[in-house]
Amino acid sequence: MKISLWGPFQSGSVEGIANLLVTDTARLGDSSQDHVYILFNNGFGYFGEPIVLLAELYIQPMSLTVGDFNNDNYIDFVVVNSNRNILVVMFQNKNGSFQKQIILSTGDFSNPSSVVTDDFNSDGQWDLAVSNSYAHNVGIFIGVRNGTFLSQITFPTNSQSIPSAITSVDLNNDGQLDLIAIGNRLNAIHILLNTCDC
Ligand SMILES: [Ca+2]
Ligand SMILES: [Ca+2]
Repeated sequence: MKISLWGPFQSGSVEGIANLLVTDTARLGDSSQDHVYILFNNGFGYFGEPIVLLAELYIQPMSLTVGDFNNDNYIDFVVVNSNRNILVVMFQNKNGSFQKQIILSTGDFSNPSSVVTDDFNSDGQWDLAVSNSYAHNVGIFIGVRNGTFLSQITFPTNSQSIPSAITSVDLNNDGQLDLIAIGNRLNAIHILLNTCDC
């Protein structure tokens, strides 16, 4: 089992309290399902039983991150489904439940492994960046205000590289967010400077 964790997660149902989002990944060939769970904080640092938000076979939820993608003030999340070459966006309802879902294709055989959200084109709307390990690129999905996304734009890393963990920061102080991805096979770090004319 592989576990990844995102927290604190501010759920709309328990405002101001940090909750946790967790994924687990079954081993390849294992017939058990992969999951995304939420664990609600009782306000004193204790967590209840995990509540399943997503459960499917062989999706390999390698990474997740959160943002309010449809601008309704309820925090949503996006999870990588590595085995299916997609990202899944799930929107939070007013009562703290989640509704499926927008599916974003990262391309055949891309095996996405890590996702980060930020506003990469400085229009005030959350966007997504994803490392597509076996496509040897980083993909950007520009967010649209109603919670949809434009088709993926890709930026190659290196044909020998397997980009994995990804994060964003303004590296050159031009006010635009840049991307940093680990290049596994090359033991390298890829830096993608943001040249958006925006
Ligand atoms: Ca939302
Ligand atoms: Ca944006």
